[in-house]
Amino acid sequence: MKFFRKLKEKLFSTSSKIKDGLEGIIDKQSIENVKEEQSKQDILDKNLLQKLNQNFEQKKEKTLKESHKNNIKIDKTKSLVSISNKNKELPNTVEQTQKTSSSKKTGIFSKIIRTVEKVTKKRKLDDKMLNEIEDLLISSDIGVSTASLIVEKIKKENFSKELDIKQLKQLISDEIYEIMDVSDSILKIKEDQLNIWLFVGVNGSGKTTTIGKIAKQEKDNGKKVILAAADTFRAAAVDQLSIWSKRVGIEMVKGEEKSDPASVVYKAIEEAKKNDYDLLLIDTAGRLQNKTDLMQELEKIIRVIKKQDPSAPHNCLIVLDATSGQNVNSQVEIFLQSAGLTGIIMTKLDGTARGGVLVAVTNKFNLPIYRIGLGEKIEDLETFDPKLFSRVIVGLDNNPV
Ligand SMILES: Nc1nc2c(ncn2[C@@H]2O[C@H](COP(=O)(O)OP(=O)(O)O)[C@@H](O)[C@H]2O)c(=O)[nH]1
Ligand SMILES: [Mg+2]
Repeated sequence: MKFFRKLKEKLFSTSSKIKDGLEGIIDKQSIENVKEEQSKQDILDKNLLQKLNQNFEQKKEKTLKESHKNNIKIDKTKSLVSISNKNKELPNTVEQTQKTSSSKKTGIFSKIIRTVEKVTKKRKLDDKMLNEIEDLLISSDIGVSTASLIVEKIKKENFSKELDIKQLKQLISDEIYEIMDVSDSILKIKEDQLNIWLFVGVNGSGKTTTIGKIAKQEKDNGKKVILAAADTFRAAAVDQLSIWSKRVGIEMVKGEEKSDPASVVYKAIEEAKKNDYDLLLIDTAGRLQNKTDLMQELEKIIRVIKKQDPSAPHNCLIVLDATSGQNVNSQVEIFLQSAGLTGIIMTKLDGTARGGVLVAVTNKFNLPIYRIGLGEKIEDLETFDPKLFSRVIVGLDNNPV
């Protein structure tokens, strides 16, 4: 399946942190188990040696007593070998005793090897292991509350069970899927009307690039698409969108530099309605440095849109950069206050090994993830598939069991 291959290749290009970590958790315990097993065997060895020596001393004592009874004169210092020679089962000397023990050791080693083979595959799910899993999930940007939710659920059903790596991955994958499967990830376009989609998010998150990519996808789907350059603060921002409009081969509406973004949006809606466009994609500014101004600007844009179509914007999509980790949570919170967000587009998943941020943000806000960005090129935007994602992130293949 093309998407899965691409997702696997491009998502977590440096390999998934969760996948590597889980394998490490099982392996780490293997080494600890081997060490533990080895020291247990060493104690057994010591006991065995002691016991053999004890037996030897007892038998020696017994033989001496018997020979004394039978009036046999024996030189106590020399007697050891001759007495013990009479009894072939008894080791002659302490050295021989050790030899016996070392031949036992060959058996012990093969036992250790068997143990290694066994423990590299399984580990008992105890509190220590659950803590390790929780730490790993947190370090993969899943966030503290979501990580502890996942761990609690796994604990409830599986505590004390012996798990191999595949079972462990499957359990975590299932929990991630349950969180991610909030709704279908199709960005629907209503027929026979102008659809207005507003893109918000902080500077650099990938709004302009994503708009270009979506415009291309929808144009290829046969839709008539137009762009509005409502990030009027920097001339470069308008130029960047203009390059995308040319690349895709569609129209773009812009205003004067530093003009009111809401006026550009007004103009774009008029133009789109007049010429029967299906889809208007609005690019906005994302200067969080001046939060109040930015939010007022956004609220004004939404007021202007609603004046022309009370049911619009039909989508308000926040574009988030996956490499910004837990910061994306506060970004969603800020934009939720001014714009009724309908979904998320997560970009730059090709640039992180973490990806847990998608789980964190979905668990917290329950918003669908409509697209994921997997590179800078026009074709590097994919529909989000929670099932595939939940498998890829833990390193399972594409064969759900
Ligand atoms: N690697 C990668 N880079 C991306 C992705 N999406 C956007 N970018 C890059 O991120 C930078 C900022 O994107 P831009 O669209 O200008 O962000 P905006 O300020 O929100 O409009 C640009 O260099 C883009 O090429 C993605 O999915 N993967
Ligand atoms: Mg931009």
